[in-house]
Amino acid sequence: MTARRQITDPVSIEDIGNIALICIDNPPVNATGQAVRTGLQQAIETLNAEARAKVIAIYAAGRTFVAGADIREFGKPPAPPALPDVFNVIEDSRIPVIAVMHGTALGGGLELGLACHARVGLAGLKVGLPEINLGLLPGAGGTQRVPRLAGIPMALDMALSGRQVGAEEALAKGLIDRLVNGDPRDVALAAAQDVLAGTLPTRRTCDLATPRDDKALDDTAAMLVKTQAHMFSPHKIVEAVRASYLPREQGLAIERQAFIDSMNTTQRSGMIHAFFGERAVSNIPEAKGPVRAVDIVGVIGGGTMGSGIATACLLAGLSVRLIEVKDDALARGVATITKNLDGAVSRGKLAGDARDATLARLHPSTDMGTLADADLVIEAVFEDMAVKKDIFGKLDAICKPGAILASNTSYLDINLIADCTSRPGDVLGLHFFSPAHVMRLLEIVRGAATLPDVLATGFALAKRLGKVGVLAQVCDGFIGNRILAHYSRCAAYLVLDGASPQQVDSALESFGFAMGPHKVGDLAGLDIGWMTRKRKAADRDPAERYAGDVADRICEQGWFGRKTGKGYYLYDGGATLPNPDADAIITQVRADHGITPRAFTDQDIVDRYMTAMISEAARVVADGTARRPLDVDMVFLFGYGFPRHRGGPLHYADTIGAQALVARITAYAKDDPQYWQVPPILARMAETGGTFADLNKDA
Ligand code: T1G
Repeated sequence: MTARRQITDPVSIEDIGNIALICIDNPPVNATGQAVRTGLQQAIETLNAEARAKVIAIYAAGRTFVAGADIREFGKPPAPPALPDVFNVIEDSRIPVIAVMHGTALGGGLELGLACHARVGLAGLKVGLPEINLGLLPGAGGTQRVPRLAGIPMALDMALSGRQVGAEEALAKGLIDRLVNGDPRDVALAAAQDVLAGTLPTRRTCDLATPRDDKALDDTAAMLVKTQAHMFSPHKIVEAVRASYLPREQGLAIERQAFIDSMNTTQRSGMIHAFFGERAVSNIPEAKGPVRAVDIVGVIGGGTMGSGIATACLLAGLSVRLIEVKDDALARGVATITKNLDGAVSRGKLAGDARDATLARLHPSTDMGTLADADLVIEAVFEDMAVKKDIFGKLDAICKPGAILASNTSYLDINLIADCTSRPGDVLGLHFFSPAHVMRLLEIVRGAATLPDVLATGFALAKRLGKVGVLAQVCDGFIGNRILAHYSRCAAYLVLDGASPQQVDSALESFGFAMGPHKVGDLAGLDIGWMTRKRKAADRDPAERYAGDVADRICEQGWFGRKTGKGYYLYDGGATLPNPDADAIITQVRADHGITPRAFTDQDIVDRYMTAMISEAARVVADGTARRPLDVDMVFLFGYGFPRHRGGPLHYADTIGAQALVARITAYAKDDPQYWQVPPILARMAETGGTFADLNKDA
């Protein structure tokens, strides 16, 4: 005889004799929102007050056990009961409480399990403490209970990496007590019966003592000072885990304070903006609706981009027809793809025994005719409009009706390419970022004629490739490269006016970029920018202060960066050293322009560089090239190495404020009014007190 009692909307009790099953049903991921917290606490208190049930089992409905606290509540006034308090009520229950976990028990979800007196995992379970990915640390006992069950090294590993731990490892480490197959409710009932039968032992986690390991704590703390100096929560994690030596209440108090401190940082705000932005950026009407089936993809060009794109498609299970004009180029492309797949195996992105079958889906050819059965073709040859027009003309004749024709061009006009075909509605831009099988950004460029189902297919392909698809309208450079072209000039002006390339790079790396712009240029090849400047020379605004002199003269020496061993830096074996010859060129260019170099502080460099980036990003939103500010933010987080904890250029802009930004531009404009102009959208924000975050809501 069972009776179900609804405690709160997402939490119910099912009474089965002297067993009580608590079910959490809060789609989509059973996050512990206030109704879940309240329901759990009331359910436990009610059952203890009734003193009828002899065992309680908590499980969840839907595709996963609790996947964490409700991230949407963060940044808002706290709503009681607080999660740690609810979990203490569970841990202090006189009636034994067990958790049955399936899917992804993450953050507060794992912490819920840890507060119970035993844990049963279902096959396929993954557990983790991913709070660090949100700029936080576990805030509901994770730093106190994992060390007690699995030791300090495991607790530090999980909380600092945020990685998902598989069920078998969780069992081996003592995070779960059993691993079984079955339906969550059935397993909960059976496990409860085992508790009553004495075959599933229960105990309070807080009654266990953390095995001492000061060396792990001290070594980790020292490592973080070197590697994560600019981050906040990693250091707090070590502090909180160290407190797990203390009795529960004292340790929880230290964890709580650390959690509140991390909640109040802009890093938390930036990283949660990144979390939701990654999902919202492709959650747009253009990405919905009917799509075309894509199983066979043609890739034209086996160079760096083409082989990367082909690798990404193969890893996603697609069949790939790789086209090159000559056998030797084709062989090189195949070799690169093979190397990429072997790299994916070594990185754990591809199972070793799947490598050969994956490679078998690659069909290289020098005959474009083999594209006749392709569902979608991606052209990835060098950036020359005449070549692309010729290729698309041929594709139009070869490819079947309904095949989608895409260009990987990073700035050329998709409309001009589409006009070379009889099917402009089937044409769009799919702009990948190098290395294309690693970088997650995919700019999906809509041509004037691109059909809705073609665009939606572009987004479906992005999802299938595990990429973040961002809609871009046609303009020179679309979203990312157009903004890059603008702020790259700022970096060049800083060097012309007195800063060294090394100072610019180190200032921006301290800000959080993985690499400064001069190191990035040396890595990508200075010749790429050189070709772009030559392409644009005829269209250059005479009022514009030319920014390319230094880079041009470096390239004229044949110094293209890492691939030639010399650029802004010298690449001698493993070392990266300043290039004195490049510094001599800088001195000479300054003299030629009559520039007296002046000193810049690192903050000056960051302020100018970021203000330039924000200005052009604002224009890109204002003219509709990007749909919303968050679209620009996701482009820079997933394609340009922008520091995730700052959320992206326009999320970061809101931390400065429109008025301050306008004041900076106005001041800088005294030196160069052509380059430093206040975007009207920013001027309006300064007047109204508006923010870029407001525009994310409205669009
Ligand atoms: N809170 C609120 N919404 C969430 C959420 C969460 N924790 N997790 C996911 N969603 C939403 C998501 O925005 C999307 O919404 C939908 O669920 C499906 O997500 C106290 C403080 C669980 C592996 O960091 O990693 O606990 O777009 O598209 O690919 O110590 O979601 O449909 O409207 O990602 O199958 C810790 C974050 C929180 C886990 C599922 N937990 N989530 O992936 O689906 S902090 C996390 C994920 C915490 C405690 C601390 C993934 C997933 P929409 P999805 P998925």
